[in-house]
Amino acid sequence: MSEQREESIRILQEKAKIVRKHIVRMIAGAGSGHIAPALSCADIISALYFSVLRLDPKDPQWEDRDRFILSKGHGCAAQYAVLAEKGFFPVEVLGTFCRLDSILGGHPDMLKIPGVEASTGSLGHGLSIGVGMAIAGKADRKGYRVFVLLGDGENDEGAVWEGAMAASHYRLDNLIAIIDRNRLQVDGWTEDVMNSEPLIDKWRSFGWFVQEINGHDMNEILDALGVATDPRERPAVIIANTIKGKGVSFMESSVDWHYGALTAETATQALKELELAERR
Ligand SMILES: Cc1ncc(C[n+]2csc(CCOP(=O)(O)OP(=O)(O)O)c2C)c(N)n1
Repeated sequence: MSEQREESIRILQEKAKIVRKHIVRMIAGAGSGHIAPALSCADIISALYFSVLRLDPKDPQWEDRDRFILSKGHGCAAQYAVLAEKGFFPVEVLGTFCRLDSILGGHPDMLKIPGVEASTGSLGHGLSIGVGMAIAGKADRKGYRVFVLLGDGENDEGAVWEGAMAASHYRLDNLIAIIDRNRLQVDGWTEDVMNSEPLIDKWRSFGWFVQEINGHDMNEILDALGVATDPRERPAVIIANTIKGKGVSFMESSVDWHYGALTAETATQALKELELAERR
């Protein structure tokens, strides 16, 4: 690996640690929230915003910008943290998370938050919204790419597969889906609630170019996003194997932390673990 690449990976890892700490503080401050789903996708979202997406925080509606849709909208604390760190709004606004007068609700609102492309939270819709944006990009002869992040439990929604079918029908090589494959959903393991395997074969049979990676390894995330954005006349999906609650030992792969309230002690413990990781 070149020195330059090593340095950019180190910077991204640092960003992801900052994002994780924001997530813990936001949810501790709000009293409760979807904490483990946000920690699960913190590395992927950091890599996207700090290395891949072509955006201008000073001009959130710039018409040539890449589009990012958080289809698993409940994981929004991760996106809010990254948007603030990118400069879409002041970092202090994160402290208002889930307050009545805040722009930052428990699910992303495109009418209130600069940089949010679609209001999500009702699972299953983000991919089809992305298909529409990708078709529009082709029709307008624009070079922007559309990225959609989905949960693996979200794959149980039939509308995901309607979007998947349309994307390959229209050869949307400007559309990239990423599945946060943490193998948990609200109340159990995805394979127990609704078996999604063989997931790779399913996406492939829908006409998608498929890659499988470790969704916490910055090098693999960057490589996969680079390959996914190569032109190939079909959409690309990255199945990113992740750990729900990643970074906080007592939340990792625990169904209890899908939605949770942090006490002063658990918040301190979580932040301590994240700070220790930072020094490593
Ligand atoms: C249409 C719809 N049904 C149910 C819910 C309630 N819900 C919120 S999160 C969630 C589980 C999502 O699991 P997964 O997609 O695996 O995401 P994870 O939290 O594991 O990242 C569900 C069912 C919802 N938001 N939308």
